[in-house]
Amino acid sequence: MNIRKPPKWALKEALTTPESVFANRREFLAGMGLGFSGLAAAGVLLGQEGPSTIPAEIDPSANLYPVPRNAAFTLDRALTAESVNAKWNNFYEFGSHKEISGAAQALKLRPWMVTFDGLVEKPFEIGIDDLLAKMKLEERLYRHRCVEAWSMTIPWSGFPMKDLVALAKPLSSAKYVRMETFNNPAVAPGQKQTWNPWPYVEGLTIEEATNELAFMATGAYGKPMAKQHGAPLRLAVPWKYGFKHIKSITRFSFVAERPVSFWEKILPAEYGFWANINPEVPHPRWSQATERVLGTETRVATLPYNGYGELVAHLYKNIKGERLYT
Ligand SMILES: Nc1nc2c(c(=O)[nH]1)N[C@H]1C(S)=C(S)[C@@H](COP(=O)(O)O)O[C@H]1N2
Ligand SMILES: [Mo]
Repeated sequence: MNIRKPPKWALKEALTTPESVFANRREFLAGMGLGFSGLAAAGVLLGQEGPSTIPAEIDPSANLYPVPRNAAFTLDRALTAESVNAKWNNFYEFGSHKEISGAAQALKLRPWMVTFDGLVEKPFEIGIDDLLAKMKLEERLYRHRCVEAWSMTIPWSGFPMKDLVALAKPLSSAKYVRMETFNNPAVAPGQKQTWNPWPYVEGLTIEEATNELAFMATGAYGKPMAKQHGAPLRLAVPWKYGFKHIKSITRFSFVAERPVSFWEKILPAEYGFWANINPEVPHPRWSQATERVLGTETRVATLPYNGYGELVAHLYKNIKGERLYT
């Protein structure tokens, strides 16, 4: 048994628990009759003992990794240990707490079809391994900043999102990419909570999606990505708060209207479409000035656009009268 005293920041973080506050309250009100709390507890136990990565024998993409590192993306801090990142996750499909890594192992990664539809030359579906075969994979060291004011650094493997947009061949009438996570309550107990607007949805403008920094992550730490990080295909847009980084994507729809994301539907006053990182714009319930760096027990100043302003600030120069930072 591993019983430890919660560190000082734990209490503070429990108070800010932004994305969970609403869902937890409803979970509580819904009572225990659903059996969900039992499943969540099992997830917690597995999370401490269970595997953190996919065994190579069941993942046909394992031999693609490791991939060459793109030296253009450097970090101002150490990489977060894999063992830390793999055990502290947000993935509401598997529970509204951070210890979902055990429960997430129930996710089946093959077959995994990805649909491209909406305003494209010709809609199509493609299996993840055929998609991987079309893309030039590289490694990028990225920071990640959750709206809850914790952060990590991670070596993602994957490919630029602009290559995925090129494959989709959107029409000029497409202004946004709408992305969707799988929807399967049989493997993801969180999706039995019908009050949440499943599946998880996120969106970017085409300009954002084709910016150099927008990355489709398919692996991490030189291996296929662990399920809890959103295997087999997950978005990494490090200048935006973590909830934009949609996991386990099954659909890309090219659309003319701005999509409404999962969190925007639940709490529109707190989670908007743009969600660009800005230490000077507090969340309605807490400051965004600093962040707790996972695995270090330290707090550091949060940077505008999470330190990536040079690459992305120009995208927002001409947008007036919108909440760009929450
Ligand atoms: N489908 C889906 N994607 C998701 C989430 C989720 O609950 N479901 N949580 C988001 C949030 S709030 C964060 S901070 C990151 C966490 O990624 P990590 O667990 O790999 O650190 O995933 C994002 N993507
Ligand atoms: Mo988050």
